Amino acid sequence: MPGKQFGEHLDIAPEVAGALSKGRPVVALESTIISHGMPYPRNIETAAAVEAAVREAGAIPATIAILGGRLKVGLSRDEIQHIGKRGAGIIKCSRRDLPFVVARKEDGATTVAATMIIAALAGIRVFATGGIGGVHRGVEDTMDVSADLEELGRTNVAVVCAGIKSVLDIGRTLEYLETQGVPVAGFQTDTLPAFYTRSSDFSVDYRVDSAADAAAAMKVKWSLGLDGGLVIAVPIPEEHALAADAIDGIIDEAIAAMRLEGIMGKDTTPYLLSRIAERTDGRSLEANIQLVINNARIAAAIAAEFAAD
Ligand code: PSU
Ligand code: MN
Repeated sequence: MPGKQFGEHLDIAPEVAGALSKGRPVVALESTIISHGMPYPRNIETAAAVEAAVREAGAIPATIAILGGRLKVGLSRDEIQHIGKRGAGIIKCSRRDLPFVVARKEDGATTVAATMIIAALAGIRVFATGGIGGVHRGVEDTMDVSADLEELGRTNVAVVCAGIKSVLDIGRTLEYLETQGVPVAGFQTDTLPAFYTRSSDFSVDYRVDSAADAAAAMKVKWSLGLDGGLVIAVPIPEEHALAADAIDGIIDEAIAAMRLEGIMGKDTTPYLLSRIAERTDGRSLEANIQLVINNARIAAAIAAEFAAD
């Protein structure tokens, strides 16, 4: 086959490579949340706090991005700073973007899909983020279904997130995941969390009460040859959750404004996140930061159980 092996595009930071070679727990983290998901400088402060939370819980963090066409697993402070400062000026990179961003030696912030791909190449099986992409409301007109869902159907990484954000069509997102064979497990809950709020109108497929429960299902899934990811949905900590009626109205308003402005495709999620942050006077951003830190902690515990024999 022409071309180089994937390994030749991959740079794993020494600390991460060391942990992986010794079978120690590592947690992957995405970079689109830094560039497109939060404003500077809260984005880089959050990235640092999330890495610290992973460490405190006993795992090594590996923030993933593309820099100068290299697939980077484990970023330095300066590299995170660079991505955070460029913000939405950096390419939001999903599966379809990887060939061009790498071939052109550009920088790219990786979405859940692209982060899963690179994490799996590096041998990392647990990934923490805030929210995954999904089926967008109005999909019957737009066909907007995030590539994150297809990736979850094929790539062996467990994604720890705060459930499914109600800017999305939660019911259709769950249907899509079911079709893809992706289990959606609630972490200490029977109800699917909805990102800013601890619950939604939907149930999860399975409840896991501990990190060990989650790790056990991951091991069985992949030992059976059932390729693909899992969604581990963790409710936002009570004290940081937003009131459902207030946030629902703001989300509806943001979606209406987005349609009016003709925002489409990959710009949708960043637009909605920043509009919602504006309309909540930053309370949604605070909630977002806290839920990611919480997810990072739980992901580290799951990675530790997964690494243990
Ligand atoms: N949800 C969030 N914050 C984010 C994202 C989702 O609360 O930053 C990002 C993730 O990187 C996710 C991407 O993979 O948005 C989904 O984008 P799209 O819908 O264009 O696939
Ligand atoms: Mn989309």
